[in-house]
Amino acid sequence: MQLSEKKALLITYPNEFSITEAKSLAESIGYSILDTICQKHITKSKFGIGQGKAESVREKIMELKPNVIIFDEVLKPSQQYNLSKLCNIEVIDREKLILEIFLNRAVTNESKIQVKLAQLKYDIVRVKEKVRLSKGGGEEQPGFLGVGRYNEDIEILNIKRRAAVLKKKLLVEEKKRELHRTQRSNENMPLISLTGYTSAGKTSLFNLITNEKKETSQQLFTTLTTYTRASKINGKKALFTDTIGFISKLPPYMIEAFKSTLSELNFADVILLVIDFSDDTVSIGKKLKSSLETLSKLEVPNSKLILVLNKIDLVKPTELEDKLKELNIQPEMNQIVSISSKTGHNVPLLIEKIGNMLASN
Ligand SMILES: Nc1nc2c(ncn2[C@@H]2O[C@H](COP(=O)(O)OP(=O)(O)O)[C@@H](O)[C@H]2O)c(=O)[nH]1
Ligand SMILES: [Mg+2]
Repeated sequence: MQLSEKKALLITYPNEFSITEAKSLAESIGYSILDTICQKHITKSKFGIGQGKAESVREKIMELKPNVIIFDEVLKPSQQYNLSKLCNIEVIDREKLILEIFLNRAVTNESKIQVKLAQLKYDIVRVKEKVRLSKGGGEEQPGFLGVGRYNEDIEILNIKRRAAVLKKKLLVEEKKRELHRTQRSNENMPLISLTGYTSAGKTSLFNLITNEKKETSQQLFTTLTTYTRASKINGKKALFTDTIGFISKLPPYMIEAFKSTLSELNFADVILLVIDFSDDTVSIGKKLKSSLETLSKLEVPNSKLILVLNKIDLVKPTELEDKLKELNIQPEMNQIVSISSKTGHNVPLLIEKIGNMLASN
Protein backbone atom coordinates (compact mmCIF):
# COMPACT_ATOMS: atom_id res chain seq x y z
CA MET A 1 0.00 0.00 0.00
CA GLN A 2 1.21 3.51 -0.81
CA LEU A 3 1.87 5.83 2.12
CA SER A 4 -0.69 8.33 0.91
CA GLU A 5 -3.28 5.54 0.73
CA LYS A 6 -3.13 4.63 4.38
CA LYS A 7 -6.10 6.66 5.57
CA ALA A 8 -8.40 4.94 8.04
CA LEU A 9 -11.69 5.29 9.82
CA LEU A 10 -11.40 3.85 13.32
CA ILE A 11 -14.20 2.02 15.12
CA THR A 12 -13.53 1.41 18.81
CA TYR A 13 -14.97 1.46 22.34
CA PRO A 14 -15.95 4.78 23.97
CA ASN A 15 -13.16 5.01 26.54
CA GLU A 16 -9.91 6.91 26.50
CA PHE A 17 -7.73 3.82 26.89
CA SER A 18 -9.24 2.04 23.86
CA ILE A 19 -9.14 5.16 21.71
CA THR A 20 -5.52 6.06 22.52
CA GLU A 21 -4.30 2.50 22.21
CA ALA A 22 -6.03 1.81 18.90
CA LYS A 23 -4.75 5.10 17.47
CA SER A 24 -1.20 4.44 18.65
CA LEU A 25 -1.27 0.94 17.16
CA ALA A 26 -2.63 2.12 13.82
CA GLU A 27 -0.30 5.12 13.62
CA SER A 28 2.70 3.00 14.50
CA ILE A 29 2.48 1.44 11.04
CA GLY A 30 1.62 4.61 9.22
CA TYR A 31 -2.16 4.82 9.17
CA SER A 32 -3.62 8.25 9.67
CA ILE A 33 -6.97 8.19 11.41
CA LEU A 34 -9.45 10.49 9.67
CA ASP A 35 -12.21 9.98 12.21
CA THR A 36 -13.07 7.75 15.17
CA ILE A 37 -16.46 6.17 15.76
CA CYS A 38 -17.05 4.98 19.31
CA GLN A 39 -19.62 2.34 20.17
CA LYS A 40 -20.35 0.61 23.44
CA HIS A 41 -21.15 -2.67 21.69
CA ILE A 42 -18.91 -3.70 18.83
CA THR A 43 -19.41 -7.46 18.96
CA LYS A 44 -22.88 -7.55 17.40
CA SER A 45 -23.50 -10.55 15.18
CA LYS A 46 -23.93 -9.14 11.69
CA PHE A 47 -21.60 -6.15 11.34
CA GLY A 48 -19.93 -6.00 14.73
CA ILE A 49 -21.80 -2.72 15.21
CA GLY A 50 -25.59 -2.36 14.97
CA GLN A 51 -27.34 -2.17 11.60
CA GLY A 52 -28.24 1.53 11.94
CA LYS A 53 -24.70 2.46 12.97
CA ALA A 54 -23.31 0.42 10.08
CA GLU A 55 -25.43 2.48 7.69
CA SER A 56 -24.08 5.72 9.14
CA VAL A 57 -20.53 4.35 8.88
CA ARG A 58 -21.23 3.77 5.21
CA GLU A 59 -22.19 7.43 4.81
CA LYS A 60 -19.06 8.54 6.69
CA ILE A 61 -16.98 6.41 4.34
CA MET A 62 -18.53 8.07 1.29
CA GLU A 63 -17.88 11.48 2.81
CA LEU A 64 -14.30 10.99 4.10
CA LYS A 65 -13.10 8.41 1.57
CA PRO A 66 -10.62 6.52 3.77
CA ASN A 67 -8.86 3.44 2.37
CA VAL A 68 -9.72 1.07 5.20
CA ILE A 69 -11.85 0.66 8.29
CA ILE A 70 -9.84 -0.30 11.35
CA PHE A 71 -12.16 -2.24 13.64
CA ASP A 72 -10.74 -2.45 17.17
CA GLU A 73 -12.18 -5.86 18.00
CA VAL A 74 -11.76 -9.40 16.77
CA LEU A 75 -14.29 -9.97 13.99
CA LYS A 76 -15.62 -13.22 12.61
CA PRO A 77 -15.06 -13.62 8.88
CA SER A 78 -18.78 -13.19 8.28
CA GLN A 79 -18.90 -9.90 10.22
CA GLN A 80 -15.81 -8.66 8.40
CA TYR A 81 -17.37 -9.62 5.08
CA ASN A 82 -20.75 -8.03 5.85
CA LEU A 83 -19.30 -4.70 6.94
CA SER A 84 -16.81 -4.67 4.11
CA LYS A 85 -19.55 -5.32 1.56
CA LEU A 86 -21.96 -2.77 3.00
CA CYS A 87 -19.34 -0.02 3.04
CA ASN A 88 -17.46 -1.20 -0.02
CA ILE A 89 -14.11 -0.96 1.72
CA GLU A 90 -11.46 -3.21 3.27
CA VAL A 91 -12.06 -3.95 6.98
CA ILE A 92 -9.02 -4.59 9.16
CA ASP A 93 -9.96 -6.11 12.50
CA ARG A 94 -7.84 -5.96 15.65
CA GLU A 95 -6.09 -9.26 14.98
CA LYS A 96 -5.24 -8.34 11.44
CA LEU A 97 -3.92 -4.96 12.58
CA ILE A 98 -1.66 -6.57 15.17
CA LEU A 99 -0.41 -9.06 12.58
CA GLU A 100 0.40 -6.16 10.23
CA ILE A 101 2.37 -4.51 13.02
CA PHE A 102 4.29 -7.71 13.74
CA LEU A 103 5.02 -8.18 10.07
CA ASN A 104 6.27 -4.63 9.82
CA ARG A 105 8.52 -5.02 12.86
CA ALA A 106 9.86 -8.55 12.43
CA VAL A 107 13.59 -8.24 11.87
CA THR A 108 15.16 -11.61 12.49
CA ASN A 109 14.35 -14.74 10.47
CA GLU A 110 13.01 -16.25 13.62
CA SER A 111 10.50 -13.48 14.25
CA LYS A 112 9.48 -13.44 10.57
CA ILE A 113 8.67 -17.16 10.78
CA GLN A 114 6.77 -16.67 14.03
CA VAL A 115 4.68 -13.94 12.41
CA LYS A 116 3.97 -16.10 9.36
CA LEU A 117 2.84 -18.91 11.66
CA ALA A 118 0.52 -16.52 13.46
CA GLN A 119 -0.87 -15.38 10.08
CA LEU A 120 -1.57 -18.97 9.08
CA LYS A 121 -3.44 -19.43 12.34
CA TYR A 122 -5.48 -16.33 11.55
CA ASP A 123 -6.23 -17.70 8.07
CA ILE A 124 -7.13 -21.21 9.19
CA VAL A 125 -9.77 -19.95 11.61
CA ARG A 126 -11.33 -18.02 8.73
CA VAL A 127 -11.29 -20.94 6.32
CA LYS A 128 -12.81 -23.21 8.96
CA GLU A 129 -15.53 -20.64 9.54
CA LYS A 130 -16.25 -20.67 5.81
CA VAL A 131 -16.66 -24.44 6.01
CA ARG A 132 -18.96 -24.09 9.01
CA LEU A 133 -21.13 -21.55 7.20
CA SER A 134 -21.26 -23.65 4.05
CA LYS A 135 -22.65 -26.53 6.12
CA GLY A 136 -25.61 -24.33 6.95
CA GLY A 137 -24.26 -22.90 10.17
CA GLY A 138 -24.90 -19.33 9.09
CA GLU A 139 -26.86 -17.30 6.64
CA GLU A 140 -26.26 -17.68 2.94
CA GLN A 141 -23.75 -15.23 1.46
CA PRO A 142 -23.40 -15.31 -2.29
CA GLY A 143 -19.87 -14.73 -3.50
CA PHE A 144 -18.35 -15.26 -0.10
CA LEU A 145 -19.19 -18.95 -0.16
CA GLY A 146 -18.53 -19.30 -3.84
CA VAL A 147 -15.65 -21.65 -3.06
CA GLY A 148 -16.86 -25.21 -2.66
CA ARG A 149 -16.38 -27.46 0.32
CA TYR A 150 -13.72 -29.47 -1.51
CA ASN A 151 -11.52 -26.43 -2.17
CA GLU A 152 -11.70 -25.39 1.44
CA ASP A 153 -10.49 -28.78 2.62
CA ILE A 154 -7.52 -28.43 0.29
CA GLU A 155 -6.96 -24.89 1.57
CA ILE A 156 -6.87 -26.14 5.15
CA LEU A 157 -4.47 -28.93 4.22
CA ASN A 158 -2.22 -26.45 2.44
CA ILE A 159 -2.14 -24.13 5.42
CA LYS A 160 -1.27 -27.03 7.72
CA ARG A 161 1.49 -28.16 5.40
CA ARG A 162 2.99 -24.65 5.24
CA ALA A 163 2.80 -24.39 9.02
CA ALA A 164 4.67 -27.69 9.41
CA VAL A 165 7.46 -26.49 7.09
CA LEU A 166 7.72 -23.20 8.98
CA LYS A 167 7.92 -24.97 12.33
CA LYS A 168 10.91 -26.98 11.12
CA LYS A 169 12.63 -23.81 9.91
CA LEU A 170 11.92 -22.24 13.25
CA LEU A 171 13.86 -24.91 15.11
CA VAL A 172 16.89 -24.17 12.95
CA GLU A 173 16.60 -20.43 13.59
CA GLU A 174 16.25 -20.89 17.33
CA LYS A 175 19.57 -22.67 17.41
CA LYS A 176 21.21 -19.84 15.50
CA ARG A 177 19.96 -17.28 17.99
CA GLU A 178 22.44 -18.20 20.69
CA LEU A 179 25.21 -17.64 18.19
CA HIS A 180 24.04 -14.12 17.31
CA ARG A 181 23.70 -13.20 20.93
CA THR A 182 27.33 -13.93 21.66
CA GLN A 183 28.39 -12.07 18.51
CA ARG A 184 26.36 -9.05 19.53
CA SER A 185 28.02 -8.75 22.91
CA ASN A 186 31.39 -8.44 21.20
CA GLU A 187 30.42 -5.23 19.47
CA ASN A 188 31.21 -2.07 21.32
CA MET A 189 28.29 0.24 20.78
CA PRO A 190 25.84 -0.04 23.68
CA LEU A 191 22.21 -0.69 22.89
CA ILE A 192 19.34 0.92 24.78
CA SER A 193 15.84 -0.45 24.12
CA LEU A 194 12.57 1.27 24.93
CA THR A 195 9.64 -0.89 25.87
CA GLY A 196 6.28 -0.58 27.62
CA TYR A 197 2.61 -0.63 26.70
CA THR A 198 1.23 1.00 23.58
CA SER A 199 0.78 4.77 24.04
CA ALA A 200 3.03 4.92 27.13
CA GLY A 201 5.12 7.42 25.17
CA LYS A 202 7.98 5.24 23.86
CA THR A 203 8.12 6.84 20.44
CA SER A 204 7.89 10.35 21.90
CA LEU A 205 10.81 9.65 24.22
CA PHE A 206 12.77 7.91 21.47
CA ASN A 207 12.32 10.94 19.21
CA LEU A 208 13.29 13.33 21.99
CA ILE A 209 16.49 11.46 22.85
CA THR A 210 17.54 10.85 19.28
CA ASN A 211 16.69 14.42 18.30
CA GLU A 212 13.95 13.52 15.90
CA LYS A 213 12.01 16.75 15.59
CA LYS A 214 8.97 15.42 13.74
CA GLU A 215 5.64 15.35 15.55
CA THR A 216 4.30 12.03 16.84
CA SER A 217 1.12 12.76 14.93
CA GLN A 218 3.20 12.62 11.77
CA GLN A 219 3.91 8.95 12.43
CA LEU A 220 3.41 8.43 8.74
CA PHE A 221 6.87 9.81 8.16
CA THR A 222 8.68 8.93 11.37
CA THR A 223 7.97 5.29 12.11
CA LEU A 224 8.31 3.97 8.61
CA THR A 225 11.95 4.88 8.74
CA THR A 226 14.20 2.84 10.99
CA TYR A 227 13.36 2.09 14.62
CA THR A 228 16.98 2.19 15.67
CA ARG A 229 18.96 5.43 15.77
CA ALA A 230 22.26 6.52 17.18
CA SER A 231 22.63 9.12 19.92
CA LYS A 232 25.30 10.00 22.49
CA ILE A 233 25.65 9.00 26.13
CA ASN A 234 28.56 10.59 28.00
CA GLY A 235 30.04 11.63 24.67
CA LYS A 236 30.05 8.07 23.39
CA LYS A 237 27.85 6.75 20.63
CA ALA A 238 24.95 4.53 21.69
CA LEU A 239 22.10 2.95 19.82
CA PHE A 240 18.47 3.43 20.80
CA THR A 241 15.69 1.09 19.69
CA ASP A 242 12.00 1.87 19.82
CA THR A 243 10.46 -1.58 20.27
CA ILE A 244 6.99 -2.77 19.40
CA GLY A 245 6.13 -2.77 23.12
CA PHE A 246 3.30 -4.57 24.86
CA ILE A 247 -0.17 -4.81 23.40
CA SER A 248 -3.25 -5.36 25.52
CA LYS A 249 -5.74 -8.16 24.76
CA LEU A 250 -3.29 -10.20 22.71
CA PRO A 251 -4.82 -13.44 21.38
CA PRO A 252 -2.87 -16.38 22.90
CA TYR A 253 -1.80 -17.77 19.51
CA MET A 254 0.07 -14.53 18.81
CA ILE A 255 2.16 -14.64 21.95
CA GLU A 256 5.09 -16.49 20.39
CA ALA A 257 5.21 -14.08 17.45
CA PHE A 258 5.02 -11.18 19.88
CA LYS A 259 7.81 -12.50 22.08
CA SER A 260 10.07 -13.05 19.13
CA THR A 261 9.56 -9.49 17.89
CA LEU A 262 10.59 -8.47 21.40
CA SER A 263 13.63 -10.73 21.39
CA GLU A 264 15.78 -7.74 20.48
CA LEU A 265 15.47 -6.88 24.16
CA ASN A 266 17.86 -9.74 24.81
CA PHE A 267 20.59 -7.81 23.01
CA ALA A 268 20.05 -4.60 24.97
CA ASP A 269 22.48 -3.27 27.57
CA VAL A 270 19.83 -1.06 29.12
CA ILE A 271 16.05 -1.39 28.91
CA LEU A 272 13.78 1.57 29.53
CA LEU A 273 10.40 0.33 30.70
CA VAL A 274 8.16 3.30 29.89
CA ILE A 275 4.95 3.66 31.90
CA ASP A 276 2.16 6.17 31.37
CA PHE A 277 2.07 7.51 34.93
CA SER A 278 -0.98 9.68 34.20
CA ASP A 279 -3.01 6.46 34.03
CA ASP A 280 -5.06 5.45 37.08
CA THR A 281 -3.17 3.57 39.77
CA VAL A 282 -4.97 0.27 39.19
CA SER A 283 -4.11 0.17 35.47
CA ILE A 284 -0.53 1.24 36.17
CA GLY A 285 -0.22 -1.59 38.69
CA LYS A 286 -1.63 -4.17 36.28
CA LYS A 287 0.51 -3.06 33.36
CA LEU A 288 3.63 -2.86 35.50
CA LYS A 289 3.08 -6.37 36.80
CA SER A 290 2.48 -7.90 33.41
CA SER A 291 5.41 -5.98 31.83
CA LEU A 292 7.79 -7.22 34.51
CA GLU A 293 6.48 -10.77 34.08
CA THR A 294 7.05 -10.65 30.33
CA LEU A 295 10.55 -9.25 30.79
CA SER A 296 11.39 -11.95 33.27
CA LYS A 297 10.09 -14.62 30.86
CA LEU A 298 12.45 -13.13 28.27
CA GLU A 299 15.18 -13.55 30.90
CA VAL A 300 15.95 -9.85 31.02
CA PRO A 301 17.91 -9.22 34.24
CA ASN A 302 16.56 -6.53 36.60
CA SER A 303 19.96 -4.89 36.69
CA LYS A 304 19.44 -3.72 33.09
CA LEU A 305 16.07 -2.14 33.76
CA ILE A 306 15.19 1.53 34.27
CA LEU A 307 11.60 2.28 35.18
CA VAL A 308 10.58 5.45 33.33
CA LEU A 309 7.45 7.07 34.75
CA ASN A 310 6.32 9.18 31.82
CA LYS A 311 3.70 11.93 31.29
CA ILE A 312 4.57 13.44 34.65
CA ASP A 313 3.41 16.81 33.29
CA LEU A 314 -0.14 15.47 33.71
CA VAL A 315 0.37 14.38 37.33
CA LYS A 316 0.16 16.78 40.29
CA PRO A 317 3.08 16.49 42.78
CA THR A 318 0.82 15.25 45.61
CA GLU A 319 -0.83 12.77 43.28
CA LEU A 320 2.62 11.52 42.28
CA GLU A 321 3.52 10.84 45.90
CA ASP A 322 0.24 9.00 46.54
CA LYS A 323 0.63 6.87 43.44
CA LEU A 324 4.22 5.93 44.28
CA LYS A 325 3.15 4.94 47.78
CA GLU A 326 0.17 2.93 46.59
CA LEU A 327 2.27 1.10 44.03
CA ASN A 328 5.05 0.55 46.54
CA ILE A 329 7.63 2.26 44.31
CA GLN A 330 10.56 3.89 46.10
CA PRO A 331 11.32 7.02 44.05
CA GLU A 332 14.82 7.41 45.48
CA MET A 333 15.81 4.12 43.88
CA ASN A 334 18.48 4.52 41.27
CA GLN A 335 16.55 2.69 38.60
CA ILE A 336 13.45 4.87 38.69
CA VAL A 337 12.92 8.26 37.10
CA SER A 338 9.82 10.34 36.48
CA ILE A 339 9.93 12.31 33.26
CA SER A 340 7.86 14.07 30.64
CA SER A 341 8.57 13.33 27.01
CA LYS A 342 6.41 16.30 26.21
CA THR A 343 8.19 19.00 28.24
CA GLY A 344 11.54 17.21 28.48
CA HIS A 345 11.39 17.29 32.29
CA ASN A 346 14.05 15.03 33.87
CA VAL A 347 15.19 13.67 30.52
CA PRO A 348 18.82 14.75 31.23
CA LEU A 349 18.55 12.84 34.54
CA LEU A 350 17.38 9.78 32.64
CA ILE A 351 20.35 10.06 30.27
CA GLU A 352 22.64 10.31 33.30
CA LYS A 353 21.11 7.15 34.78
CA ILE A 354 21.60 5.32 31.49
CA GLY A 355 25.23 6.43 31.49
CA ASN A 356 25.73 5.19 35.05
CA MET A 357 24.19 1.85 34.26
CA LEU A 358 26.36 1.39 31.17
CA ALA A 359 29.45 2.29 33.17
CA SER A 360 28.66 -0.17 35.95
CA ASN A 361 27.81 -3.16 33.76
N1 LIG B 1 1.08 14.93 28.20
C1 LIG B 1 1.97 14.06 27.74
N2 LIG B 1 1.68 13.33 26.63
C2 LIG B 1 2.60 12.45 26.18
C3 LIG B 1 3.87 12.30 26.81
N3 LIG B 1 4.55 11.35 26.13
C4 LIG B 1 3.76 10.93 25.13
N4 LIG B 1 2.58 11.60 25.13
C5 LIG B 1 1.43 11.41 24.22
O1 LIG B 1 0.93 10.07 24.37
C6 LIG B 1 0.51 9.54 23.12
C7 LIG B 1 1.23 8.24 22.81
O2 LIG B 1 2.60 8.50 22.65
P1 LIG B 1 3.57 7.58 21.76
O3 LIG B 1 4.93 8.13 21.90
O4 LIG B 1 3.03 7.39 20.40
O5 LIG B 1 3.44 6.20 22.57
P2 LIG B 1 3.99 4.73 22.21
O6 LIG B 1 2.80 3.96 21.69
O7 LIG B 1 4.46 4.16 23.51
O8 LIG B 1 5.08 4.88 21.21
C8 LIG B 1 0.78 10.63 22.08
O9 LIG B 1 -0.41 11.33 21.87
C9 LIG B 1 1.84 11.52 22.76
O10 LIG B 1 1.79 12.84 22.32
C10 LIG B 1 4.15 13.11 27.98
O11 LIG B 1 5.21 13.04 28.62
N5 LIG B 1 3.15 13.96 28.39
MG1 LIG C 1 5.28 3.94 19.35
